[in-house]
Amino acid sequence: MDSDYEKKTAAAKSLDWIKEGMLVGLGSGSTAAHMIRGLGEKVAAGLSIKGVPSSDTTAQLAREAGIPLITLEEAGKLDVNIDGADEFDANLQLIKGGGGALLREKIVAYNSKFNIVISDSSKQVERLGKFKLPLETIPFATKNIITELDEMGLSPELRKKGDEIYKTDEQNYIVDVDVLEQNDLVALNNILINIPGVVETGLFLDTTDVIIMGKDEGTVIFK
Ligand code: ABF
Repeated sequence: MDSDYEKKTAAAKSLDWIKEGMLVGLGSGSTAAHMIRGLGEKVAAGLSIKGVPSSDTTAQLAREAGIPLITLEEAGKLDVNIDGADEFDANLQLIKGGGGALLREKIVAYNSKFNIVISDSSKQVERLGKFKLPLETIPFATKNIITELDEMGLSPELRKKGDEIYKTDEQNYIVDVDVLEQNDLVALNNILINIPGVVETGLFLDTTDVIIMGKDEGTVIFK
């Protein structure tokens, strides 16, 4: 089945969780974009909600879809957050950040009472790590961080966009590392996040309540 069709199906299903008056975290990426367009249609039909976008791109898309936006500061805690992922396993653990929005995505997820991940079936894995783990890093420290990650055997790569270094919405860099051979991702995450200059990692551990996966014509729900 076409992965975009599965993304669309999962995104449409996630809208069942959105109720009148909710404050909604709006994820980033193409799966979340399907959800945002669907939510925009509900708003046009009279649903009253407010959204907090997890990236500048999502903010733009949400405005175009007619979704009223507020800042995280104005919202405080969000009722529900709907976002995509790059990989997920049977324990609802995720790798995110392929799209470069991991920092704001993790902040929005942390500040949400309920987190829904929407995905096509290609993202389901037995073991996380085939997808490189993104780390958001402060430019000042990035060269030294890369040296340290290299010494740890994580094969770090500074993310580029064409010939330029990729910059996040927060004007940081992204370093992608290979974690496929790592047996204890919780321990690894603790080590990585404690390196000064690493702002955030794309490991979303114990943040997800429900995963809605598009599969063939329908959806499969993991809780
Ligand atoms: C966001 O978009 C990211 O965390 C993840 O990197 C990416 C998934 O992209 P897509 O939905 O386009 O496959 O959810």
